[in-house]
Amino acid sequence: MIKIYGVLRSRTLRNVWFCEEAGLPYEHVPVIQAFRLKDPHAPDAPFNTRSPDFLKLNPAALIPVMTDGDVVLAESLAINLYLSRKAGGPVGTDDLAESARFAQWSFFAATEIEPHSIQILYNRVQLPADQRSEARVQEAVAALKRPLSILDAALEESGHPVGGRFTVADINLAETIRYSLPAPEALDGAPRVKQWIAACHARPAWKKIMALREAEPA
Ligand SMILES: N[C@@H](CCC(=O)N[C@@H](CS)C(=O)NCC(=O)O)C(=O)O
Repeated sequence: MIKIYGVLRSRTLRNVWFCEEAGLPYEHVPVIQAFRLKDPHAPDAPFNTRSPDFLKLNPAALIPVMTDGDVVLAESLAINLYLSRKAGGPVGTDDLAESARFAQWSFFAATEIEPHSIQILYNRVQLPADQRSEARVQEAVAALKRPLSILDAALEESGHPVGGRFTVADINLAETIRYSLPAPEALDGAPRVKQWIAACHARPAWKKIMALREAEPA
């Protein structure tokens, strides 16, 4: 049985979303980020990213982690690529060229999008108000213009980046672009991206995991 370690208020969401879309059976093992706890080493602390048993799975002390038998994997987007090969079917693939295209868009998400979109999330939502920087938001909005226009063009033909259907590439891209939504102006020059991400978030699997996320302890 596939096990996904993490909490849904984290990048773990990406892997749970994939499993739900693919219909892959999985067990979700809650592991909270250490920074959210007063004392992650306290004897009564919940299982967290600094717990010795978690560090054996990922010495980097980061969620998510996935295990599948002897396979232990960190890095949310890599986990989804593994799951996409395992699941096959419409959201995955067993075709070499298609799986390379999934990787291409996933690396694009990790390198061209997430470093900027996460600045929007930090500086519009997550940081305490007195630590937020509007200048960083504006830098990120500017830096996202080109990568988002590239994705916008790729969506023209079929509405999806790979294979003319909803796949792991949509999930890995949508999960990094989501962080930019607190600055809606970031998507102003990319109308197809705007439409596409709204469609991603209208999917039943997405609604299901958002409900599960809301039900998680804060
Ligand atoms: N590149 C990694 C990033 C993982 C990461 O930063 N995880 C955060 C939660 S989203 C975490 O575990 N933080 C715990 C900490 O910083 O102590 C991935 O995509 O999986």
